[in-house]
Amino acid sequence: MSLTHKQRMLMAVQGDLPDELPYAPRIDLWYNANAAAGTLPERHHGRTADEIVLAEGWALHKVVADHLRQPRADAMLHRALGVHFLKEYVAHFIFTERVKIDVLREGDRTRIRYTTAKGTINTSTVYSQEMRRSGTSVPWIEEHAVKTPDDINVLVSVFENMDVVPNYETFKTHEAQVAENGLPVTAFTVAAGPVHHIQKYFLDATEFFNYYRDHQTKLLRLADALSPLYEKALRIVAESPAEVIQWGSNFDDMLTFPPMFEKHFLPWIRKAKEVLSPKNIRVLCHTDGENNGLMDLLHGSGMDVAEAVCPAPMTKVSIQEYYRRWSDRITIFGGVPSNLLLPQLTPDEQFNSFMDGLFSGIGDGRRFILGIADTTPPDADFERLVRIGEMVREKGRLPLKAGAFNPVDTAAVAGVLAEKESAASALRDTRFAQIRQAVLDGREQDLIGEVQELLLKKTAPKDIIDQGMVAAMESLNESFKNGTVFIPEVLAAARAMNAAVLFLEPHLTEKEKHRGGKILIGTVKGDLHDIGKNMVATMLRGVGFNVTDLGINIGAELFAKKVAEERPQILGLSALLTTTMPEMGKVIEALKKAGLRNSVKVMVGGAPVNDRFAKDIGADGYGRDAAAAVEVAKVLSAESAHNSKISQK
Ligand code: B1M
Repeated sequence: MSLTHKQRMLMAVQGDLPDELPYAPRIDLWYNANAAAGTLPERHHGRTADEIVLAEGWALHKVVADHLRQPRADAMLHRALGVHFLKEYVAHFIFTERVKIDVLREGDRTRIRYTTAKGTINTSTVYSQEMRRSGTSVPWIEEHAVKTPDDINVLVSVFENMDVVPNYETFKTHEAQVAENGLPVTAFTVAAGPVHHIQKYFLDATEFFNYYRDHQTKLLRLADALSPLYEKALRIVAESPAEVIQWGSNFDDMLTFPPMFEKHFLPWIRKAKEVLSPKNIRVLCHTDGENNGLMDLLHGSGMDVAEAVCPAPMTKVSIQEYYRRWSDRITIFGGVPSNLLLPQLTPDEQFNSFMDGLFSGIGDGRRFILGIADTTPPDADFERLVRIGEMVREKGRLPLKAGAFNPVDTAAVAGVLAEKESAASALRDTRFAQIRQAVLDGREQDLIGEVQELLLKKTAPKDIIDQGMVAAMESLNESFKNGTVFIPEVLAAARAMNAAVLFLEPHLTEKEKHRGGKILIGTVKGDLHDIGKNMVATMLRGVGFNVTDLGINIGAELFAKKVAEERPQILGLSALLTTTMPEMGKVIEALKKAGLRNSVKVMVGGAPVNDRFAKDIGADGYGRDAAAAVEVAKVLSAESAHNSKISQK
């Protein structure tokens, strides 16, 4: 008799060899978007997501809670505090009567005021029709709880006035519904401990890095207020019926960068393992980001399952490398990057070659659950999911037999790792050594002091900028790319440089003031990712561009309107989702329609974007990362200046 889906997944999680490779594709986003648009495959019309999965013979993916279908109306009300009342969670954080809560609903927006004896904090979240249509199920935090360092004290008191209680009954019902069709995973937040909780919920994603650098003591005081709740929740999980708990999500070597991961996340993953392992409860982490710089830390963290593993060509680590480095103790869940399901990005032969490479690159198939990382995109070719299911049936018997090995095309990966020229010659001029060091350390006041001294010595302001500050930023960009410097340092350096350039402004000629040119930048419509875009904006400011950041979720018409008003030399577009990439093309069309295309250079970037796509949509430049974006912007700015000279002649 063959095993059930649940038995197979549990065996994979425990390191045993089931009869067949478990296959549990996550389809919630794809389902929500296509059900709303009436575009489900005909044979699945009228079915729920689970019914579709079961009809195809796959295992249910039950890691992420189903935020849209919850018994409690307030399930996601306190999202901005990371407090969720979800049926899948075996422990719930609850407020005591010492926290006064005022809720105000304004259309798609929910504003909440939390008051304790220490003061008040405000949050707001948005869940719009547009988000529903795109399949997103989680409200977006528009106003974060921490806007000033003082808010941290109030938050401390909110969490000191909270408790955690068991919630086993609804989990048991959920577990009974999943039955033998999948492995239900529980959680109580999706953070890997208190500091990660602060990062995920309380602060704007980019602002977190500034606070981590400038107000770390305060942040750690807040983490201390959260710790007893996390400790108690762990004890509650230990006594629960759950067999696997999700402990942290969106690990990524830039966001959860190695030193921070090691200091604040690792101890809590180990603690979770220590408390839960004796109870046979496994620890699963949602590792959907770029893990290249975290490989060894994650391997040594004690986690049992790395879920949503998203390999090359979407990230730098190949699936074969993941398996080789991790599978002695970590079960890999995922393995098929979501772009593989998009024929417009991945032709058939590349898809087949990837799948071949996967089947023959994961040893005997132990400790592996096949899935889509992170999730099936709304515009995926559903038949590719079906074909993966067929491949599992055809060649997924375990132990796997070594097949013909068709290695994945890793050219993109090699490109990502390629070195760029350094600013070494500028660094040799010792007059600017102190300036460069102050930039590198992000010491704003010291930097201004050094600038003042050089001005007194009659040093040309332009040299101070170019040979001092810009040279330092360029070398920092290199180190950032190499993974030896992390986001907080880069943001601090760029901030210090921005302040020093402002200080120098009265000493610059008109031409020098506008040396970088003007750039408008924004994330395209339907896309809420902004960390990368913010990094790019900060770096561009750092090297002297005048940057206006339009924010996220910006439609094509608004981009065109802003270009007409502000007349920038460059328009920068960022997109992190394959579903929102086409918006970039729409922006270019809108510029053409408004007769503005020839007056502005368009630069595009973001994880799924590549050079070919940029050319296809008619963009002028593509930046692979923030450092590359700076280089491209310099070239585009020079071209733009050249063109305007010609048109003036
Ligand atoms: Co999202 N997410 N996410 N996510 N998320 C990705 C992008 C994803 C690749 C994860 C995966 O599958 N492994 C995947 C997209 C898959 C695809 O489309 N094929 C994904 C998904 C599916 C989703 C949701 C749909 C999840 C869901 O609901 N089930 C949802 C969508 C929400 C929406 O936008 N409508 C969602 C939500 C979120 C969070 C809110 C949880 C959070 C975003 C927080 C925020 O930005 N404020 C988040 C995160 C953090 C990620 C990952 C893990 C990390 C992104 C990041 O910030 N990286 C990401 C995984 C990944 O990218 N591998 C993922 C660090 C940042 C510094 O790098 O943004 O790449 P990056 O920016 C780089 C370059 O790309 C470049 O320079 C930057 C600095 O070097 N660059 C430019 C960026 N913009 C540029 C512009 C330029 C030039 C260069 O010129 C103008």
